[in-house]
Amino acid sequence: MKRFIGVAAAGALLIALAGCAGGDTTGAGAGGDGEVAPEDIVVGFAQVGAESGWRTANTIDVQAAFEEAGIELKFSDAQQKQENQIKAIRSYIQQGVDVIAFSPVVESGWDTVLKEAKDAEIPVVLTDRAVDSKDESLYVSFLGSDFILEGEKAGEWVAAEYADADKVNIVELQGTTGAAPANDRAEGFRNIIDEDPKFEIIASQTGDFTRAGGKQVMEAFLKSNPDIDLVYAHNDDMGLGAIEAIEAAGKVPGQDIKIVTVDAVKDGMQALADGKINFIVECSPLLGEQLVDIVLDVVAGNDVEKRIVTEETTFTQEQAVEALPDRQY
Ligand code: GYE
Repeated sequence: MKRFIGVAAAGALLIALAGCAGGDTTGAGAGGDGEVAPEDIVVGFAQVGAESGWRTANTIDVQAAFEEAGIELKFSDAQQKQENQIKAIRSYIQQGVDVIAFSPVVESGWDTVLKEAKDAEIPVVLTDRAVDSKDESLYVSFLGSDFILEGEKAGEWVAAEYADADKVNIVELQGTTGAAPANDRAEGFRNIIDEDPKFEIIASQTGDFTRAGGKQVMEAFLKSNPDIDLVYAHNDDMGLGAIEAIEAAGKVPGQDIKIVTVDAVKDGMQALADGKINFIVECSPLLGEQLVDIVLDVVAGNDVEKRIVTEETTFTQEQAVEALPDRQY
C-alpha cells in the first residue's frame, strides 16, 4: 500500500498505478476517491512506555480502535527512552508501513528521524505529545491535549482554594524532563499562580510520571520542607506516590497537605473520591478512534487538521464520586 501515499488524492491515478505496486493492493482506490481498504493499511505506533495508568489506558484504547477498524497496528514500547523510539521509527520506515504514529517521549531531537520518514514518503502523526520541530511539514497532524490549559486549570483551582490565605507553599512533582506535558503543565500552572506572590513553589523536581518516582521525590521534599501546603503533581500516578509518602510521614493527604493532579484515571479518581486528592484536571487517553480517522484520511489523501485538541474537563471530590462508577479507564 505504501507506494500510494503520495498519489492517493487522485483516485484515477491510484487505480492506474495499482498494477505495478505489488500484491498487497487489493481494495486500494475503491470508490475512486483515494479511499483505501482498512485491511490494506499498516500503521507503526511507537509508544512512550507503560509509565502510568494514563499510558496503559492509552495503549489499550489505541490497540482496540485499530483492531475494531481492521487496520494492522505494529506496536512498540520505548520504555520512556528517546533512542528506543527513534529505533522503532527507523524500523517502521524500513518495513515500509503506510503511516507512523508516535507519542514523543520528549519534545526535542526529532528532526533527523522525521526527515527520514518524510524522504520515505511515510506520513507521521503525533499523538498525545508534541515535538518542538520548527518544520511543521515533518508531521501531518498532532492529536492531543492542550497541556498549558491543563496547567492553567490546576492553577485556577489553587488560586480559588487559597483565596483567603496569606502564604501558600507549593511543591511540584514534574513529569518526564523535556516532555511536552511536563514543560507545558509547569508553564500553565505558573501563568496563574505567578499573578499572586503569596504562592511560592518551594521545591520542584521530576518524578518521571511514575508512582515510584512521585513517592521518592515527595519523601525527599517532606524531609527538607516542614511546611508544605500543597502538592501539584503533573499526573495522578505521581500524586498517588505522594499520598504514600505523606501518609508514611504521619500526615493526612488531602487535609494537612492538599494535592492537585492531572489525568483523572481510575486510581486517581478513587483517591479524589476518598478525599486524599483535592482536585484533578482531566487529560483523556482515549485517542484511538480519532487516530484511526486521521490514518484513514491520510492514506486516502484527504486533508487532515494540523492540530486536533482533545476535549477535557476537571473534577472536584464530589464530581469524582459521581463520575467513578462510569469511568472507563
Ligand atoms: O499525563 C501521564 C503520562 O503524555 C498526556 O503521560 C501524557 C502524560 C500523562 O505518563 O500520566
